[in-house]
Amino acid sequence: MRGTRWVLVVGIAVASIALAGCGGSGNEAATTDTSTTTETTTTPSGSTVLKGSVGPGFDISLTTEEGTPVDTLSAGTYTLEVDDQSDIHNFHLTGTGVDVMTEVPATGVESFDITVESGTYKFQCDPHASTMNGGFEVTG
Ligand SMILES: [Cu+2]
Repeated sequence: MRGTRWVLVVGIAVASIALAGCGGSGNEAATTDTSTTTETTTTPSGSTVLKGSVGPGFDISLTTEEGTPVDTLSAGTYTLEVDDQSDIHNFHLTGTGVDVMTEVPATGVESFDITVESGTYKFQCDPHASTMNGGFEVTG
């Protein structure tokens, strides 16, 4: 989404420069300006998606997009998509450099870009942390 917005902004900027140039001998200026727009191409962040889920019962889980439980991960950046299906539970992930959570009364899908490194990461529902919890190890 952010990428699209940048392209739009750049497009408008180029269009106004081109328009401004129309009055005089502006053709030269317009062509040189277009070449500088290539560097604004943005790549989407967070390639691999992890699915967090909590509720509607007393269940909490973290899986890959294919539904496999996450036990180990390689260090790197992931997009964590949490489906919080209950207003009495939340999903709270902690570990080195990461502390993200949904709100207990809130429901719905919330996304977080997370970067994990070597070590142990834990997730839990805060109100029921003793029974609703899990974790995974990050290597390398
Ligand atoms: Cu809970």
